Amino acid sequence: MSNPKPFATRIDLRSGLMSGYERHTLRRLSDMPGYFHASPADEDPLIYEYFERDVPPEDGQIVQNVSILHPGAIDGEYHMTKGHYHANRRCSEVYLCLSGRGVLLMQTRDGETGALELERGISVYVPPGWAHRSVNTGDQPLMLFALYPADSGHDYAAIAEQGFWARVIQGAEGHPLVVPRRDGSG
Ligand code: S6P
Ligand code: ZN
Repeated sequence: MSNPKPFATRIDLRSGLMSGYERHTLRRLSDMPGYFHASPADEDPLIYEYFERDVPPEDGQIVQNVSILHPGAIDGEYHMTKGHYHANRRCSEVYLCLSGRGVLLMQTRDGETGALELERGISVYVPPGWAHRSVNTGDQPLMLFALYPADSGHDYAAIAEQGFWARVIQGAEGHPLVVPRRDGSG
């Protein structure tokens, strides 16, 4: 794929719909075995989806992504993305929350941890080396715009095996709780 000419993209700030996307990825509960602490066998909700503009996967190119996390919870655990490290450890990412409410969970391989709240207008810088998972803690879709280097790559295996340092669950009166894991379970 050659260097593209400059191009514009329209993003509907209410629906999250991105014009001209080349990739649309859907993640249902059945696509995420072992990620939630429970997986009811009788339902398979759409947890999240994301749209991307395609550029060459090369140093210097940037991917534009819109992720939509649908509201809901699996046995009290809010809908969330799989989460990943960037395979290229030099690659960072910027998230901008377009609408909804949520939390961005982060961690490093050295055991540093972070959790930052997401709401309309908040941007989060994810430095190189930090895994990231977004969680929808609201009752509306959580819409996120993200920019990341096209040569980032995605390392899902480490998270699939080890999980994140915390789970985000529905607390009393519907308030989200970020609960650190102590039992070593994913
Ligand atoms: C890509 C960026 C996001 C996620 C998307 C889905 O580096 O962090 O666009 O791909 O939010 O999450 P995941 O963990 O399934 O890739
Ligand atoms: Zn990423």
